[in-house]
Amino acid sequence: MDTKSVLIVMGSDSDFKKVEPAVRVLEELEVSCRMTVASAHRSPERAASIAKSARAEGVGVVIAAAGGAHHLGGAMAANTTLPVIALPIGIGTLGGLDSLLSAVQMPGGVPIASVGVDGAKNAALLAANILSVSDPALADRLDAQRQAQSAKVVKADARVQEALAQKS
Ligand code: RP5
Repeated sequence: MDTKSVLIVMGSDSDFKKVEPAVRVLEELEVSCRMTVASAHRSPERAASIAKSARAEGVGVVIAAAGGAHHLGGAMAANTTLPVIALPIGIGTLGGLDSLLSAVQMPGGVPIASVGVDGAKNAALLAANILSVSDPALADRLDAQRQAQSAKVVKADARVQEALAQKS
């Protein structure tokens, strides 16, 4: 089977620290990913060209990370029909609300999905979920991760119950 990769495009290298957790998540899930910088406004041709060649390069999902007016996701989606996930980055005066709202209010016909502000991990997980549709082994790894997550909740509850019991 042809395993697809995730392409992470950032509007600026200043976004790197907030985007990096996505790389970690994808590494843990054994999903190959590539990160690059392209600005929707300062390098529009580069952004378009990256989006146009992505499918042929084996990309299955694009994550577009940008702060301020989040036009990068739209710039990607305008040039590919691959699924595009916006990762709004919280910066500046409006702290990410600007980025979030501009990402979710795409004009009809050119959809992108969006995670929450600075939601790098969720962006990576959503990308992996999408790729798992045609990758049963990845689906198994995602299931295992969910089970581990649930087990942590049960342990947390046990700690709370123990603390409460000690107080009574
Ligand atoms: C930076 O501007 C941001 O964090 C963001 O990624 C970037 C957006 O760049 P443009 O695509 O608007 O040029 O400060």
